[in-house]
Amino acid sequence: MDSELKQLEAQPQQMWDYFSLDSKYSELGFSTRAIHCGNEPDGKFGGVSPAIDLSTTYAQPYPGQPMCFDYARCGNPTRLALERNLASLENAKYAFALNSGMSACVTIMQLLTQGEHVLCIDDVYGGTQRYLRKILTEKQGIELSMIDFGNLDDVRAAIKPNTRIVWAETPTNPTLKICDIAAVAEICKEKGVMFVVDNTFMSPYLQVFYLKHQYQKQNPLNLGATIVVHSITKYIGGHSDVVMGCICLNDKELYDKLFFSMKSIGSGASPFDCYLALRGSKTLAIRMERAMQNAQQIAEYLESHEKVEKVIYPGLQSHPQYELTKRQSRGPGAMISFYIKGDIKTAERFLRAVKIFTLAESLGGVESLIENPALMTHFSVPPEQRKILGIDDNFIRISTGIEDLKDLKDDIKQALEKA
Ligand code: P1T
Repeated sequence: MDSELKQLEAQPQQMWDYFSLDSKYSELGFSTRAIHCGNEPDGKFGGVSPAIDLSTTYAQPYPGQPMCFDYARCGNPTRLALERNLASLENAKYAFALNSGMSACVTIMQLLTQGEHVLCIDDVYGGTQRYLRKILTEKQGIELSMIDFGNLDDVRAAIKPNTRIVWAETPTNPTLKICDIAAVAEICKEKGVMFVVDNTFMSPYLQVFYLKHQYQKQNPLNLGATIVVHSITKYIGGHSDVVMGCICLNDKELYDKLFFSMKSIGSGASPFDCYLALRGSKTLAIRMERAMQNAQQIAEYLESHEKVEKVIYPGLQSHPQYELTKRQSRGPGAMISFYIKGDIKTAERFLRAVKIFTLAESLGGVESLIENPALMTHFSVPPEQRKILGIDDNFIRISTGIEDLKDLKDDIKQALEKA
């Protein structure tokens, strides 16, 4: 793309040197960065779409002195292209592209030593809970507490001398609680612990706001988070065809530790997957805007419907953190949860009646998905915990896609009639 980059390509380099070049993108808008950072025309033929580099190993000019990559588990050009792209979108210095969202979580947890403590928000994806409860705690001797982060004094009080990581999803999956990122980050800083934000539901496009009159981006890392995590499988990938995750951060020392963990456990992403994710991220902003417009309308429609008991959507004034969402994000996202009036049978009839929404786990794709967390994504959460959180049998989660709004609304209408 520019001579600076070409020069670097000709020299032996550490991977993170490439990230340092990307400050030139920092003043550009979100979509410009999404489309260009990491996607520069290739140096040989000028291809405008990055090549999928399938090499598993790389020739070394001198023993032990690779040009940049030595072995593809540790890094490869297509993965680096995506990592630069992700870092730019999260206003981060560095990023790792990993082979699933769970892999991102596990790679981070490798930083822990037996006896240390993780404080996690009480409502997180069922798979994350399964890993935290059944592997990290039961098999690896890490202590775990899960609490609501709504009361900041509770968060402060729950951080113990052996706490190493505070982990939040925002909005949480599936009850859509919002965490005050800046406030929790301040507590973590004061206590000297890492703060990890799983931003999957918002995506890098929405979890940002601009300081009034300053045009200064405030991504979670700017608000004080240590690490941002995404399941790329969702909005960044956007087409329900790739399972991936990522970690974004600013701290070089932590980057080195995570690099060691990634290469040791083999959690890095494959070149094919990175290519798909790079393709997805280019359209993230327009997909999010459209999905969010649909979500707002559908949430309002559900809220007015007599067969619906309650709707949870951060873009509704009825959401307890409506103001916080407005303050900290560009928009309320495209995930909606609601309680249908009735029992498990009513929920089942409704879920079987939808025609355009697909009854399936996952979220964030162009197609609208719908599911019952109690029986599907959060089945592994202990029933008593599901009860506390309100993940009841009649609780339904929607991932709004980008189809035509009228078709989506008509589908919900006819399915509610059949329920
Ligand atoms: O599926 P994977 O790419 O490994 O990502 C795990 C993950 C991490 N964080 C959040 C907030 C998630 O929602 C997920 C995956 N969630 C689903 C599959 C789901 O249907 O909720």
